Amino acid sequence: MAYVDPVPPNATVVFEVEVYSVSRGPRSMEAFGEMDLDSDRSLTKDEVKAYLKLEYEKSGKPRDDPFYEKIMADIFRKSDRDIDGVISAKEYNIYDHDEL
Ligand SMILES: [Ca+2]
Ligand SMILES: [Ca+2]
Repeated sequence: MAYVDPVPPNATVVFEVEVYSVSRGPRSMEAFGEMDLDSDRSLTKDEVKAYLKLEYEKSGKPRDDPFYEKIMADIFRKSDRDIDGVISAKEYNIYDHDEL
């Protein structure tokens, strides 16, 4: 059992996929509630970034700020349909239900 688990170079990609699958999964609205710190039913960039940061710190792999910025920007590119800088509950939920 001498297997040492180095951080593979593609760990970032794996985690991003996890983040996305969480946002698409059945518990998505629960995750939305966790991210929505001020409970106004919309996610600001700060809220998403704070959530990412928390998740990475929880997993014991904190990253630097530009890293969170990049994932956060990616999430917004995919979720913020009307490009108003916030992800509404509706936009977020589009992953699960295609009703507008
Ligand atoms: Ca909010
Ligand atoms: Ca929006």
